[in-house]
Amino acid sequence: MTEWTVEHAATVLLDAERHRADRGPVTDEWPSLDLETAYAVQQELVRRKTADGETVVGVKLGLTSRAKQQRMNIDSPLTAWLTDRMALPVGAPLDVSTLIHPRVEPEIVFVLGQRLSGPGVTAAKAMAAVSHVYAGLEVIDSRYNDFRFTLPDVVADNASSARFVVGGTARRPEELDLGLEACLFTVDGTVVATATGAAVQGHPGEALALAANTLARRGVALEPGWLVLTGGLTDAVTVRPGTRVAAEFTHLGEVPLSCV
Ligand code: 0L1
Ligand code: MG
Repeated sequence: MTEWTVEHAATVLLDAERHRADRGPVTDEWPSLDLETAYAVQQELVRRKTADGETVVGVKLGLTSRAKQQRMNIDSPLTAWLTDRMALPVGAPLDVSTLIHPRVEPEIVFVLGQRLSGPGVTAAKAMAAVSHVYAGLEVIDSRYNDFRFTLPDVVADNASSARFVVGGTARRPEELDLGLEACLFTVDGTVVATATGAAVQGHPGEALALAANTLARRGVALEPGWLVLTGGLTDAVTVRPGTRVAAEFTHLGEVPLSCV
């Protein structure tokens, strides 16, 4: 019988990612996996990725909107890591065959101008550390069959992270009312979902504060230059070769993505 450890769980999840082979949730076989241990698995995953040459470029929040929480049946936001190998330049196609069963969701993205370290970070303090705001798309690709997971499972799986695109029009945070910033999410030119920035924790700055405060419990500060994906504004859509998705924002501009 397999003895489940942080190291074994990291190996299993990295193998699933590398071989594009989805699997059952870790908690089916390791029911005592708790949240703290799941974050240790996530940390071990990113440690191995950086040992393999990837660079951490920021963090992402997940499950920050009701749309995402209801769809995934989990009501707690979470944090995970972004690396340089996940970045897709604007205009580059997404090769679906490199992933398992990708889904795409629109996001508001921050670039930090200053270090941000919890605890006690408020949304106002968080926004003061932001240098620019961008439009983004996140490509998620759970390593679990049918995106079926519990909170510890998805935390261990680095929150289904796979790819992200950051683009549109760079804005200074003071130029925008981010709670009211509207987003049309289109698939093949048809609007499939709409949201404003308020969908993310009432304001994306709240999500950033949440990231700073929760990461502080694990001794991590958000560094200048880091990207922060604040979480899917709407439910994600499944993409296939030929699918064209776009996030169209009122002031942040448009980020298109074509799948091949
Ligand atoms: O932005 C998000 O809410 C991503 C959540 C990651 C979990 C998932 O939906 O697979
Ligand atoms: Mg996301």
